[in-house]
Amino acid sequence: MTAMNQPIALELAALNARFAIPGHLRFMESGPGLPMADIRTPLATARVALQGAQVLAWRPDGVAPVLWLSGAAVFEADKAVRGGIPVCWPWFGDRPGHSAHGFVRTRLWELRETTLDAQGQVRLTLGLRDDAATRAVWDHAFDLELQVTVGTTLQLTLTTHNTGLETFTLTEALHTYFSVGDIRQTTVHGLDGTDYLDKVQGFAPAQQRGPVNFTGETDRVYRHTTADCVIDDADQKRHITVAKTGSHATVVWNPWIDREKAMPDMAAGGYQRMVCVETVNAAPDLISVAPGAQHAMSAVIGVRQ
Ligand code: TA6
Repeated sequence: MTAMNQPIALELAALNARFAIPGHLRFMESGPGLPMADIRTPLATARVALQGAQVLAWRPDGVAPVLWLSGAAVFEADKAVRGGIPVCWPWFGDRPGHSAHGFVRTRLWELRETTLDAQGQVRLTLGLRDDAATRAVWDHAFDLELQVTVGTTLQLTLTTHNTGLETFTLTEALHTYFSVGDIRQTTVHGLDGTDYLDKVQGFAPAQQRGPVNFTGETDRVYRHTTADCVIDDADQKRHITVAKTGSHATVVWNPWIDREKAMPDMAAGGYQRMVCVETVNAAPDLISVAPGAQHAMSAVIGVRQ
């Protein structure tokens, strides 16, 4: 358990005393007052911020960074970080009168467990429960848990438990930013023939033909798809794979030049080195969770060179 009002040095000392794994995992600051797990194993390195339970970096041994983090990302309390894997929950996208993509990406999560398994993978379990602040924006009782497993693959499982007495509905995303050598030489495979809503065209319905390629702003919600995707990062001569369960939509996003300019936490030209391929449950296809029930969504990311 962490507490925002504790001086960061004490908080890091407490985290290290309880959760560090000597030679594999220790805690440091990602920004002023913000604790982060720094993971170094023979298999991979990774960083996971407790604010937002956000994976900020993952790099299997011998491979260039797989996740993209903006050169102008802001590391401050209550601010979303541009890059890595923001967790969007209990809504994905805009909601009038509320912050986009829900509220958990700017909350401080509690660390529940860290483990090192026989294969040398490090696993972190982070959690968040409802409180007065969450009730004020979303009046439901919940326990949300994210398991992050760091190894030659990166595995994330986001589990929603309904701890209340009424069914609730939600949408959600593991809003993953991938690092690519050149967006113009990047294609995303696995969505051929899939219907999508094109946000750039006011959510007009359309259908994918062949792989997704990038020649301008791209913001699409691919519906009714459980398919794995493969990002062909041709410039870096590698393929990034994204397999998933518990997710019926995939979002593909690149802001391109004009939208990038409107985002202060994107450095000029950053759009050329990133693509989001997101593991999602999106409107209008809501997830319903009954009292006492749970729903899990997972992504497994790998790299082939
Ligand atoms: O997933 C794509 C998207 O919803 C885009 O429409 C775009 O706005 C992006 O996410 C980033 O959202 P954010 O709230 O992090 O600026």
